[in-house]
Amino acid sequence: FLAISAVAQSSINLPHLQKQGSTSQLIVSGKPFLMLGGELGNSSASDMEYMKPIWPKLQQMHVNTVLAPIYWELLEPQEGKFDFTLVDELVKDARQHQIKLVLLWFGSWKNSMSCYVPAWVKTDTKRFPRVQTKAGKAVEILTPFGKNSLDADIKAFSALMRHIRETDERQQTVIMIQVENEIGMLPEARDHSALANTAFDQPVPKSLIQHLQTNKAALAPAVRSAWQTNGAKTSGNWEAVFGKSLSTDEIFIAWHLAQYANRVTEAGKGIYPIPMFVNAALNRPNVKPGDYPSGGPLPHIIDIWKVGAPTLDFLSPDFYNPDFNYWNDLYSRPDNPLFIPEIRFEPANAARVFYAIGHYDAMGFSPFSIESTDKPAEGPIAKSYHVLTQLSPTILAHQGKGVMNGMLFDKKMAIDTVHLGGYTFICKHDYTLGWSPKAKEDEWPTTGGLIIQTGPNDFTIAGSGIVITCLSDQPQTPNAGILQLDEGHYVDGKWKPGRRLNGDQDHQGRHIRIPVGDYGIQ
Ligand code: N0T
Repeated sequence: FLAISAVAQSSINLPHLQKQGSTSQLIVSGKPFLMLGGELGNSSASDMEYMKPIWPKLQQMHVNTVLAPIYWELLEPQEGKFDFTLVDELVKDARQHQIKLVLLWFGSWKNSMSCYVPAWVKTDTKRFPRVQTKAGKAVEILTPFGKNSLDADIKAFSALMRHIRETDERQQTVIMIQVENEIGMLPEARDHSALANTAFDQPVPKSLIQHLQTNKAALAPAVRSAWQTNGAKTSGNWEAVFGKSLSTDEIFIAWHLAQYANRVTEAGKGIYPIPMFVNAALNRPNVKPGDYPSGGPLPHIIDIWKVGAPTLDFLSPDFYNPDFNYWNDLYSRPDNPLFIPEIRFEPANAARVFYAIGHYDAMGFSPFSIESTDKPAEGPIAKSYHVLTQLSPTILAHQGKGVMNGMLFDKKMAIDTVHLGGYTFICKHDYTLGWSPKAKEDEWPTTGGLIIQTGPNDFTIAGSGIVITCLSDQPQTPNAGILQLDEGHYVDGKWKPGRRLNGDQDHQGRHIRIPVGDYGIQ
């Protein structure tokens, strides 16, 4: 009895997700944690010498979490012989720089392909069969129907998680795991190997049918349309239930990819249950399955992943596409908190991170190839992260409670309204003021911020390139104005006011402004 309760006790203190109001937070060492992250370029973490100059850069950027690959081919170069040297050094160096780690399991799949499987897997296509095209051509992708592949992946991933448990359970430098990377099927919507064709002819699993029936109204678009246009059948093989189409091919392969990822996740969590997720290469409108990595954890087939991989904590978008809001809307659901593990590293991220956190209660944000900058300290993301580091406790205390919101502007979308605490805040791009000489330019930089109601009439605003006016929504006091406006910063979580901003700085009481180029808290 004692032994059992000791285990239960210790697993409660592991990194985990916890509901707060309408959202979920990542809890690390008993406290909510906001991941101001960065993902390393694919090959950087394969050589800790190469990493040496990168760590101080990350610190200068105020990155508190690094997303770093663990490469199956280097972890298990010979079958059953594990080499944890790289993992150990990675964890040691991260600790030395007070940085947390999200490990990316580059196992069976990485950007659809199977390039990170060890040589002994790559060269034994009998034991570890590949996906095939309709024409019978083998693709450098392990088929999800290969039982030996799944077993081998599970063995390696389990060894990794056991090692993390043994070496990191106390310090908890590793706070989350990404299982595989951008899983998806190419160059056709599904696998056409013999194994796959047999599975395609099997009945659609009961659990999925049940989900379709109980969630009729709320199904993801591609799932709903395939199922309903085909008569909402409740039994039969994949084509009988979903019809004959590329959509059906994608739904089918998604299910089996999800099941495979689920088995890997389940095995890992059985050993060391910290949060685990998958990431998606987003598709583009009007591109057909097979022309993008199909069957991945994508919104138009999200039900398949939710039912097929229930042990995953959430699914996440990787941003190399436009339409930031569109995708964030789709990935923010009661059963799916938002985390952005990858976004192309560009200046606009410094604004987007405020919006992701303020508007979507994002758990974290992480530009890709974060080390690829020569000016870590002066870059815009460093400035935003510096502000967000100070604000983290305030943000975390107010997440999920309906008292925080975000804003994101460019020239086309230069205005937004936020309703908070009986006030309407009219929020705009700084250049709408018109008196900045740059306001006449064709391109405006992307700007953004967030606003938190911290008391009945108290608001904290942070960001860059924004200007805000305020109206009263309260009939008994129809006019609202600025009573007191201070800029400042936080030292050890305590607000230290700096200048009192009045006169020109608040346009004689008319607005709150953080000009383009400034990153601040008011
Ligand atoms: C990402 C990264 C890395 C014009 C690409 C994005 C990372 C992987 N894949 O550098 O490979 O490991 O997760 C693929 C999306 C490309 C879309 C290009 C649109």
